[in-house]
Amino acid sequence: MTSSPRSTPDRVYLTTPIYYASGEPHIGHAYTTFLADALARYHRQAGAEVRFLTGTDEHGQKIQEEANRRGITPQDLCDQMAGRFLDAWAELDISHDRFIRTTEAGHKAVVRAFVQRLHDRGHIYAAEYEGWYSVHEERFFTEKELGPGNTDPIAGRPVERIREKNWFFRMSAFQEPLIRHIRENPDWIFPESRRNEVLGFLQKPLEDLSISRPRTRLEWGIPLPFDDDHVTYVWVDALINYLTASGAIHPEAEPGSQGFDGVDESGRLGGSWWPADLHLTGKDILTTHAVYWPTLLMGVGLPLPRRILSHGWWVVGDTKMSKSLGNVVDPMALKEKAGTDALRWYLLREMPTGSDASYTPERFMTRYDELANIIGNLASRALSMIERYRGGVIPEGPDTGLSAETAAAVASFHEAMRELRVNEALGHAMDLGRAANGYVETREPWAQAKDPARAAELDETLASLARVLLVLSALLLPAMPARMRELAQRLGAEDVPTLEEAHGILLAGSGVEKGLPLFPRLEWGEIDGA
Ligand code: ME8
Repeated sequence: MTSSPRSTPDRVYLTTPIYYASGEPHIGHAYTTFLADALARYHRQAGAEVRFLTGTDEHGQKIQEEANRRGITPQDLCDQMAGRFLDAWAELDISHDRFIRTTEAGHKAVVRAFVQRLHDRGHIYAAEYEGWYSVHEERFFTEKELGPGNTDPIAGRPVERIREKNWFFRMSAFQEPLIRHIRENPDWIFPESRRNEVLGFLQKPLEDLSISRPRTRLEWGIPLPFDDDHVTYVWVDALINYLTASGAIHPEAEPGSQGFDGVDESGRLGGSWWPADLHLTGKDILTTHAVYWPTLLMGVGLPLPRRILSHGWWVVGDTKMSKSLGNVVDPMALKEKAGTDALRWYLLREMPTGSDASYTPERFMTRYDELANIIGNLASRALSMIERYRGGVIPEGPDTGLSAETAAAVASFHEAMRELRVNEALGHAMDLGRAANGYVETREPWAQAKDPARAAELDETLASLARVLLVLSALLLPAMPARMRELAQRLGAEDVPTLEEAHGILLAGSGVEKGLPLFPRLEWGEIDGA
């Protein structure tokens, strides 16, 4: 299995985690989803056919308990919360192609076919299990892993001692093949620090994985096809969503083969989207994606996802974001104040892919000012000069000083995007914006305009600025689709061109429209706490 190629692929299947339907969307969920959205838009812009999947994780104890707490059925809770996520993603301009819910009948059938297949291949056995269970994380922890006072090491919540019959997946049998896979594919887990973390984890013997919960304890799940008294462990159910949405498995249509066989010449399973090109996740769910999931896939004999991105954690100031602390940052509130694109910009530009980042209103404002001062300012200067000096029509002019900067920025942008360093890619675009502002200062078009003998020079300045703004609209489209479409239209283009086109396009003769500022000034106090 190879890691994703560096050239632009024709078909790209990207996934976000499916978020628990027990809580409201917050900036952490928004971040992963924006990152996936930016990559999806980038690949679509480059002409690839893209499948971008997101959705909600709707089974398990967490959901059942939250529904009990609210006095509604788990299904009603899931219906409500799936609606909240769908509404949020619509308002935040997420361009997913598929929103999966794990309570869909089709998904349940795929999960049952999957675990049946594991069972048929001899990878599942029943045993008594005793261990420390965290309802919050929906998983068992070993004694050694526990935090102080018998708490789970991730969220610090209390764990319970549980003894019960469980079905187990022989995960231990796949430890060596998994280590080999990670060694042979150095890019498979990004960034490298997380890859090392997984390899470190795999130095200890890998235990088998409990894949069931007795219905006496938990009703809200998918019953195992070979034992109706047990439901499927929610993480196994959830991970399989990526396969369900790929369209690779058709349990009803092909009860014999269950569609598990046959990779076509593009390396995809039976013309479907499987394997995924990239699973985007936060670092909290690295083990489930980089250990449980690939070993489960090996168990049924399916190809592994081509790449896993495990990004860092958003904290608030220097504190963990949590419901109990009451410091959860609501993306919708920020959107109301600053607009969708400013929020997308802030989250994508601020967090280096893979590292942690801290949300503060001050940093939000700094990033916003960067946008307003560099991109907003450049657009309004260029457009108003074209209006004032050339009657609102872009003049013809040679490709001058900025062409080298533009070519360099486009090349660095592509490289960073393909390496999943979206924040750096956006930084390259911003550098081009800075260079263009510098170009205005050195060319002094206001002086050129005063001297009729310098008309050709002025044409050249204005044409170069129009060109660079169009390239910027293409570079920044994945992060800020609405504002960049607006910018391209003000330059007289019908829509944002592809990057390849934008670089060479001559807008000469197009009528421009200055319009209101793209990023209007935000008062410091409009962002909470600033
Ligand atoms: O874990 N910083 O769902 P979940 C950055 N249902 N990212 C964050 C974040 C933060 N503070 N908080 C959440 C689940 N995220 C499972 C997933 S997938 C088969 C099942 C993002 O609702 C990040 O992507 O707890 C993290 O991995 C995910 O939300 C967890 O969402």
